[in-house]
Order: sequence, then structure tokens, then C-alpha cells
Amino acid sequence: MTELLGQLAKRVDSAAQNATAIAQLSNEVSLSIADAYQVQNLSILQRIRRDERVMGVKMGFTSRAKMQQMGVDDLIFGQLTDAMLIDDGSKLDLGRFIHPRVEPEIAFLLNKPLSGKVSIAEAMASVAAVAPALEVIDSRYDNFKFSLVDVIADNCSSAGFCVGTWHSVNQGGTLDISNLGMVMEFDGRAVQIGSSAAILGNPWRSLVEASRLAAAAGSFLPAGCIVLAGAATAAEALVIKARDTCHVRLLTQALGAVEFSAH
Ligand code: OOG
Ligand code: MG
Repeated sequence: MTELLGQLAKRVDSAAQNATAIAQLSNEVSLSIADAYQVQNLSILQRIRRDERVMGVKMGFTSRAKMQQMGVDDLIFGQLTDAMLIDDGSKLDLGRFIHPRVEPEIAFLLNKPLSGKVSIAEAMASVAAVAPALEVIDSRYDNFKFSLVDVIADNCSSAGFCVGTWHSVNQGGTLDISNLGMVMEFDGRAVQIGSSAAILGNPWRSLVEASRLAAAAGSFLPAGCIVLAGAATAAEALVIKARDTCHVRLLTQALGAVEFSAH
């Protein structure tokens, strides 16, 4: 079985590297959720071998809009590496992707480790700062269709993440992120509008769940780790014509904006 999981990890990893879609793994093999996380871990190992560094994790399906869009209703988590980082305000070459979509998110930066079952207060006490974020997802499966185990094995479609200015939360303690308006624009046109409250009712809950899922996988969230809370709205397909560009921007109440230009 371990050998098979290793082969599947290589398959999703090379699909990501070559920006070429593959058939869903579940068409061919029956995987448990634990097997799927094992494939994810082995695929991250491939990236580490190429000198990529894990910077954090991302939560998936934390909002009803995302669950409905993808037809999956369990919380999932994937891993973010430095090669996926998109600098705020930079240009992003879409040639790296198969069928990219963008999501409006909130990012947490931990200054203390978080492990196992924690309360919202404990989760808050481990966070140094929060920031607005855009996530680029790019399922490696044909037509962006997958089952729960497929998407977990594919590192939860992680492809890119862009983080705006960090806002300190512990000093002053007045920053309330539970219900922030979020507007995602493509070339100045609002394509998704929502609230951070769509993320499990309160984005801090996503951090509690991230700690729980990490523990279930025999791991924890280390200090310095970035956690993406999950999309507040459905994802928006980023389709542009050759030689064209699209300016993607997320505006948030209280946390400011984050943006990149896709070409
Ligand atoms: C899976 C990733 C979901 C989110 O924020 O809910 C996700 C997918 O929809 O391809 O990143
Ligand atoms: Mg996401």
C-alpha cells in the first residue's frame, strides 16, 4: 500500500508541476481519508526534495458557499509552501496553472504553537497577526471535479496564496474579525461579495479546526506558521485571453486590501 500511495503522490505532484490535469485517483483506487492525507504528505515530501519549504496550512470547505460549489461538505486541510507564495501587488504568470480559481480569505500568523483540541480563546492567544488573503486554487483533476479523498490527496487544490498587510491582534485587542465585509474584484468589477462570518460563523473557529485536523494527522501548527481560514465565498474562475491581464483585488473591512495582476 505504501508503495501505491507513493506512486499516487508522484502522480499529483507531476500534474501540478506540469500544469496538466489527470483523472481522479478514486476512479482507480479506493482510498481512506488517512490514505489520502498520506498521499498529500508524500507529495509535499517531493516538494521538500526540490527545496520548497512548508510555510503553513490552508483550511478548505469552511463556508457553505464552497461546500455547495464543490459538492463536498467535510472540512479539509492542505499545506502551503514558499513556492506558492504570490507577493502582494506582484504579477502572476497563469501559465503555471491548469484552470485556476481565486478565493477571498483571511490569514492568521501564529507566534505560539497550537496543538490538538483548543478553545477559541487559546487559538486567539497563539496568533500574532491577521491579514486579508487571496488563495489561488487549481485542482489537478480534469474539469475541477473530485471526491473528498481525491481533493485531500491533491493537497486540497493548493496552488498559490497572496497575503496582504499583517494587522497585530494581541496589542490593543480591539480588532474584531468576526464579521468583516469582503469584496473580491476582477479588473475593478465585484465578482464575489461576502463576510468573514461565512467562515464557520467566525473565522477563529477555522483555526480551532486547523489545530484539530493537524492533531488527527499526528501533527501540530508550529509558531511562525500561516493558516488560511478558507474562502468566505464561492471561488471565481480566473480565465484570461492570451496577452491579456486581470487585476485581482480583495477589499476587506478593517484589514485593507491585497492584490495581484494575472497574465
Ligand atoms: C478545494 C479547496 C477549498 C477553500 O477555501 O474552501 C478551499 C477546492 O475547492 O478545490 O481552498
Ligand atoms: Mg481556499
